[in-house]
Amino acid sequence: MVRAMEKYIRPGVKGTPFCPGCGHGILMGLILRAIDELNMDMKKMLFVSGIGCAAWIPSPHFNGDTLHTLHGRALAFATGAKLYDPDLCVVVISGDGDLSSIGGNHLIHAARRDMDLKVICANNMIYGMTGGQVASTTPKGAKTSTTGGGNPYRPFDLSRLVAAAGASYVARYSVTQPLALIRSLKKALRHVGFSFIEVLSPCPTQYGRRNRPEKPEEMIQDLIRRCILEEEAKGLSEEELAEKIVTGEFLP
Ligand SMILES: Cc1ncc(C[n+]2csc(CCOP(=O)(O)OP(=O)(O)O)c2C)c(N)n1
Ligand SMILES: [Mg+2]
Repeated sequence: MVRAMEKYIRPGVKGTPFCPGCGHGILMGLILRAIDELNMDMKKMLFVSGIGCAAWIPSPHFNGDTLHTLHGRALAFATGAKLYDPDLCVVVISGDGDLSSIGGNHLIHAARRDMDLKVICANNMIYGMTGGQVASTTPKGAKTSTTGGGNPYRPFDLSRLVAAAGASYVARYSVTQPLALIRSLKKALRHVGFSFIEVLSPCPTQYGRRNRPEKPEEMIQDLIRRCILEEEAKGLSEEELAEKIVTGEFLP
């Protein structure tokens, strides 16, 4: 097997902590490919994450500077680092719970400031690492360890939330759309301003086990079937749209 991204992995780090079927490992590979295709210098980059499975994507794996911070506070640390050294390319990689539940206030205000931060949010629609609790992104009706009868609340549409708050680059893709996602990651990395990519990533261990579809391969197939591009969504009725996930570049 060609291990083309090996040079970006911190020496001594073996394997990843991700469960079989988790999308976070796919996302990790795609981020490194985007960096590689842009020929970016890891010495001029800083990767910031909060706490959660997604926060493990850069740290300890990436062979560069990483800040593995407090739960919900990745954007506050990233803001400080960018203010201290404006030449740094600061990339925040974290989970939906970390960035939008406990960290939601930091997220909307960082977007409002349109500060030059690149944010990659791995959205598995649940708190994966801590036992599958409901998140602000969990679909209405979904079962989690804290909503046994189904989540009574509607979820945030993260991309629309961040766009409304003032971000200047916003996109949503799934790990099942690798080529489009790499293109988007490259754009976000080059964009000067608040860039936000919401990446849908399946979590069979905590989400799938309580909902349908359940098996890792079925979750992947379900994402492939449900993710459509904005252009394709235009001709669909409200009923047809209800089960689809609209992906694409929403801003600029
Ligand atoms: C202040 C604080 N509150 C709660 C926790 C427990 N905690 C750690 S990670 C996490 C949720 C992570 O979910 P998410 O960001 O979606 O990442 P995932 O594991 O799903 O990739 C929680 C509640 C904590 N570490 N610190
Ligand atoms: Mg999560």
